[in-house]
Amino acid sequence: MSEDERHRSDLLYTLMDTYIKNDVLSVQESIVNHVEYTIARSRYHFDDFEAYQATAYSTRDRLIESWNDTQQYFHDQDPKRVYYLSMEFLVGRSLLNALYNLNLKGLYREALEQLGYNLEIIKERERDAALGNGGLGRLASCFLDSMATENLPAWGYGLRYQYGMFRQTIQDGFQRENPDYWLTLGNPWEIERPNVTYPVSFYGHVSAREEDGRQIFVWNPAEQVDAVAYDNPIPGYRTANTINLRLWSAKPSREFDLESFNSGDYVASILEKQNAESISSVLYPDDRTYKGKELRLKQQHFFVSATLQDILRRYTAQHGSLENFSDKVALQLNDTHPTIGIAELMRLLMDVYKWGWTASWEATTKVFSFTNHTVLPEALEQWPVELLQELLPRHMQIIYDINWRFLQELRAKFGNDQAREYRMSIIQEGDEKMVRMAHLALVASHTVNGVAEIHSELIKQTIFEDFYEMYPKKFQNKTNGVTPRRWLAFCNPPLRNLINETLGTDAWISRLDLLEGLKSHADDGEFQSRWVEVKQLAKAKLAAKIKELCGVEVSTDALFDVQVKRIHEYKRQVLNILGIIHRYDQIRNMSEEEKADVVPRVCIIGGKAAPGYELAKRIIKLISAVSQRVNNDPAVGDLLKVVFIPDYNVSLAEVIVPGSELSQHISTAGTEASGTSNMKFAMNGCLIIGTMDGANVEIAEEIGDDNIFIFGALAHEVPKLRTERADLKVDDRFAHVVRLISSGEFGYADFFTPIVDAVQGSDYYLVANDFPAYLRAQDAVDRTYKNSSIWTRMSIMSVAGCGKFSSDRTIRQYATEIWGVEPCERPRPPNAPEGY
Ligand code: AZC
Repeated sequence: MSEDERHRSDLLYTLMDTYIKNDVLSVQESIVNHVEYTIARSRYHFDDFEAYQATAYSTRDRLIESWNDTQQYFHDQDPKRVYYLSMEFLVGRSLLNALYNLNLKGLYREALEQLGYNLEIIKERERDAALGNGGLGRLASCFLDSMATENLPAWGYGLRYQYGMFRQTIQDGFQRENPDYWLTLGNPWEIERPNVTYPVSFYGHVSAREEDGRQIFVWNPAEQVDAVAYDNPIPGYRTANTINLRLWSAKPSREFDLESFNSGDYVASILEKQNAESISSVLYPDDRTYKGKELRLKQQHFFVSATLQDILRRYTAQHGSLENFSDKVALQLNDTHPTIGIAELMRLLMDVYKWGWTASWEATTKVFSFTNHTVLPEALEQWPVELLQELLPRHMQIIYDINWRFLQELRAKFGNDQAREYRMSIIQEGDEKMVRMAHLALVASHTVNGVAEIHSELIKQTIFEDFYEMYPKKFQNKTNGVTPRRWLAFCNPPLRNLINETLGTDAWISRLDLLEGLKSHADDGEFQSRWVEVKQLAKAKLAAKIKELCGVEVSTDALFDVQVKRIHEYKRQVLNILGIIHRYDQIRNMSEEEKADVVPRVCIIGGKAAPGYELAKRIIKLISAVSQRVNNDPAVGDLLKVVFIPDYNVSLAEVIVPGSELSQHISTAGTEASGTSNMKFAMNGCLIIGTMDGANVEIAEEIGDDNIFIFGALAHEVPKLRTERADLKVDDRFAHVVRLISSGEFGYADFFTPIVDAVQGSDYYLVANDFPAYLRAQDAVDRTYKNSSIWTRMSIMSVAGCGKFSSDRTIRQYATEIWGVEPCERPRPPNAPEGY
């Protein structure tokens, strides 16, 4: 560095240093500056929402600084990078999370307080970023938090939907869907990058020509849109690293098809171009059923094409060429949604970078790995060949070529086995030929993983059995995890403080196995009473929320029993509601003396049904109908209350999870791949009633069988039970509660018929079968709850045993066992204030 350069660099450093300082006055200056100059309100008059906006911008300034320096550091160190490709990120709110991660929460609270604003109040003004459906999208967001915290050189890539997950309202007990136009009032967390734009092509035809003795294919697309990058900084917890979530938004192409404007109909041309934006406009709200919608495939291609162009462009900008690309880049496919990226990378390498097939295939198979999130066959994406052919003709060619080579490999290994070829081919033959995206992902990825031990075993025996036989070494397990920052430390401050005090450190927040230290306190009476106090505080918050959202007054002396998740037959909200009806029926027939012995309960249910999933919507109506009846029956009083919380989302979960005492994870064994809310509840001292399914199995193993209420058929028993179901006797209590529904006890008898039929007929999800065991488990819950000391001990042991379920652990395993990437921690600059 020359003298001049050094002088300039010192000056620049000092300038930033004076701007972003960690004292109350500087924070206030920064907030008020943003009020005046960014949102252009008067510093003398700004309301809570404007205070939120300005605080968010002020926080963002710090994130940008850290983002810039982290990216520069990654650039200089040049480690192997990982890119997490996901169509969904269920982010939730960002303000508190960022302030906590930067260790600036106290400072901002004080700065705001002196200005006359309350951080706890203004943070509520932030809209959730709901760019995901449920488990899969929330997992992606937990992973980003952990990748940043573990200092991995990682980025997330996704779509910037203008309409996120629909907002659910309940009218007269029925679900209504309302658009979530979350960007209406702006999004202070994102940074638009108009200069980072890529063209994405669709339709048209493919031509071929000779070039240097080689055949080169040229795709002549008929439609093009631009993908514009929006960067969302993701700060790590107490590290100087801030990573990036880059989301793409569709804009009309700047260059393509300019001639059409000269054809005379100028206005029509503009309007047509405007359609481009619809590609990234809406998140599909079905989480597990695949519908062959052209727009969805367009979204997928739009997303991966922009992402891969960006990754290749940034790589070549730094390295001068694509040399060593596959040693220095890992690409994770979050489910099959980004799988068309396999064909797109092949296309880019062959047609744009002029690599041959062999080199392109070698690189492609070295970079991709794939996660499966469900065994439900209806979620396995398949696209009609005809649709793919029309929309992405070059990709279809490439997929045929991949399949041709794959079938050769298959024959080489297994000889001429037509049945096997038929089952495994990437192309499904039949009336309508289909492309099986999971098969494409399995063939091209070096690794495929399930999301909990039982799930990773099941995919080897069921949906991917043939592929397991062919590529046994590709199969791995990565048990899910959740970020202990959002899901314990930040959403439950009283519990955090108690744990800090007890362990004498807050190091557990990034090393969750340290929670084990709580075990030795589990029997300590004094500690137990403080534990109970903490839970009561969280219950009071939840009770207030219930009052606000449902208008129902609930007693915090009752047991808070919760099931919140997407509404789905396999998750068996029906089992829960049938159990509630049974409880109701018992209570209303009790003598006063018997009633004195009942443990009062508040049953809390929440979750969205996919708009096209009729039966799930009927289940919501049934829950509402039962709650109407129960909550207004004077014979029941406070012994039982039932509430359906509308619009379950990340922010609500942050109130519900800490305030729960019992949570239900009662899917038919073998159907819930993992579940992640089970981990969040257990981490907050809420006991689980559940089946031996998904991560419940590992939770029971970690916290001990005595500290969880397990019931029901086991996964390996399920197939046989399904075939026998029709001949098995039905429990009398089951028959009785079902009759109550069909006889009109809760009204709408006809409307509920499909629900009744589903559990009475083939009962695919074994509700009738598991009902008696479920009631026994619920009895055990009641008995245990009466002994506060035993219950509290179990609650402490749950938290103490949750170390494994941090997404930090999951991410470290992905990093070492799948991606081959290592931490790259940016050193804090000398004299940098904390949070820099
Ligand atoms: C979910 C699984 O249903 C859930 O069990 C798991 O915990 C979560 O993924 C994260 O791995 N799956 C989905 O949300 N969606 C699909 C298509 O599987």
